[in-house]
Amino acid sequence: MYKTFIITAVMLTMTACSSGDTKRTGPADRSATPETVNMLAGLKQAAGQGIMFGHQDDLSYGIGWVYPGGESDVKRVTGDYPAVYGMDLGDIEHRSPVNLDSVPFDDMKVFVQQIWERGGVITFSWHVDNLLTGGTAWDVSSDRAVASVLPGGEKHEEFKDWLDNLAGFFASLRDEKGVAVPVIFRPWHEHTGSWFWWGQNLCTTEEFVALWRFTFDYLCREKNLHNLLFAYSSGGDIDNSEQYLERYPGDDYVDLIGFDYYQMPDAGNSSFRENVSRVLGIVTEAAVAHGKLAALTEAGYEGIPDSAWWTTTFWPAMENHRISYALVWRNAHNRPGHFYAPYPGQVSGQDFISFYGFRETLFQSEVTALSIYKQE
Ligand code: BMA
Repeated sequence: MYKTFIITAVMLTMTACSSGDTKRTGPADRSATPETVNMLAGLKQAAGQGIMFGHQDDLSYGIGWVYPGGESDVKRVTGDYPAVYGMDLGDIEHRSPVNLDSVPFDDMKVFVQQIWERGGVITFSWHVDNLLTGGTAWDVSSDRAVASVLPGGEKHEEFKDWLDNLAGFFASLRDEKGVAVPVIFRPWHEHTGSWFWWGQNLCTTEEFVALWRFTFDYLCREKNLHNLLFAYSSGGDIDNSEQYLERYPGDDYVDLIGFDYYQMPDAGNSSFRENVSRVLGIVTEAAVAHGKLAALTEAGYEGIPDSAWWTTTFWPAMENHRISYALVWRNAHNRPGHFYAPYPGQVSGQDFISFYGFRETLFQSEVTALSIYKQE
């Protein structure tokens, strides 16, 4: 059922680090591996050809199945995998064998190899626990949690141990030849809201920026990881670029910028369409100004009760914007109704197939054919 797609030859020309007004085109990590440099260049190239579709935990589980079934709800409906695969690293900080949603980290390593082999894109979020309170990422009972993990804070040494555990996982992402697989890391997400311990009302701008920069420097410089691209993504309530960029850690620390936004059951389709399109306008303008990629880093409509949602709401919200990808959230197998992509028989399945058929929506087979992530 793969759709045919005419692919124009892609020339990956990388410009070396430059100074003055010229924006750098390479990764924020100046020591990024050649594969990581190519991946960013390929993503920038692909952003001009269409919008990649992404799905969280696509290979881990879906409605009625759990890995190792070798399944994907997106593939069960369209015959094709998504182009972008999201996974979450929550609980890696404890060296837990499984993440906060019970996905084994060892399985993720296998998925990473499979995805890389077929030229897909991998993005990791991190719902990391609150080190100060001992609670979860959602524990906002203290406004000192960020300060406590920064240099000089009482939890700083323990925080470095947590980053060591995270770094160990990233370092283990290798293909069969031992080459480090490039991935997009999206830490400290939705920071403009106040539902995570690193959120807007839980720390100052200086503290947030210090948290971001410390994380980046520790992983790239201290731990010598050079297979990471960094994504900065806010919540969806963005009014203007000043607000959006208030806690932006700087061009030297970020590769991709985006935001997360969900359609709420009591809000109409038009409010989703209008808000996503409006904020994408702000984000894509900032992306151009800063030489970054733009994406809708998380989105969706829980349970997708609208049978025409993909073509009448999701796609119109983004079609006029130059973005790299749009990722919908997970299809929980053990939480009834908590799903964001269709599965066989789901009411929006037919419409999703129409969406899949659009020339500008990119799924795995097209991205594989574009072969943008590997230069031989
Ligand atoms: C949330 C929900 C939770 C999940 C968390 C991290 O939005 O899906 O059930 O634990 O993301 O994946």
